[in-house]
Amino acid sequence: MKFSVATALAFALSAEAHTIFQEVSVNGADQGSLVGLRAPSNNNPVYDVTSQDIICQQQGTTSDKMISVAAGDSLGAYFGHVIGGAQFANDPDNPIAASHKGPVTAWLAKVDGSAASASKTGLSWFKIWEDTFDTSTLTWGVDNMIANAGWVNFDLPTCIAAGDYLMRVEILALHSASKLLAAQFYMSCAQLTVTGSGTFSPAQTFSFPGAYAQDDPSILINIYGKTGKPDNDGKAYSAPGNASVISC
Ligand SMILES: [Cu+2]
Repeated sequence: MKFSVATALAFALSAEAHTIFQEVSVNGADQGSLVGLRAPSNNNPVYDVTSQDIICQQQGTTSDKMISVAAGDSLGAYFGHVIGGAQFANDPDNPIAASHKGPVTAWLAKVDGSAASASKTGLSWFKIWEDTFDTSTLTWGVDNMIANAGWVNFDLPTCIAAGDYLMRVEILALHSASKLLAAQFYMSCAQLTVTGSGTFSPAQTFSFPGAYAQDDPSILINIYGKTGKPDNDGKAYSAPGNASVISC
């Protein structure tokens, strides 16, 4: 087989067609690049769900800022191909390669002390939002994120109690997930200070690592249906971990 430079380059580029959660907005106000975030220093995914990196991705940049948000506010999480978004003009893989179908989920965990300095380990996580797969339109959460130029938007539930939290927003890309250890996880953690009079206390919480099993049928999965399209064969899909979105 002739392996041209162009082919090699295409492989090299597609291998890097990843994404980074790098910016938060509150009620539409952009908080700034990497402000209040623990983000990776490159756009490589995490593959091993038992790794400490499944919490907030590999440690890269840190911030001494916290993002102040009131329960009920609308939040946005911005993903881009590289820090700043596009890697070059008309970058087709910004905010992420369109092949990277999968669910987007958002999780919170209360921390002791300041969210800017608290440890990410040993926390009790609960899910506050998700966009998985719509069987009527065959649309994945990632499709909606791309259509919205890298932003995913959701409300901080009104019942969330005041205090400091880490917020973990995760993209799970399933394009190669029919092989073990090939599903790609992308996340960062935002450092939130929540205000308000909420009193929510989660009945069930999850650990990272721990919430996911590598062979979970939502992680080890072939999403390509009979026609070869990434449509999960029209079947319902639920995000891994059996965590329901909390209700207030
Ligand atoms: Cu990728």
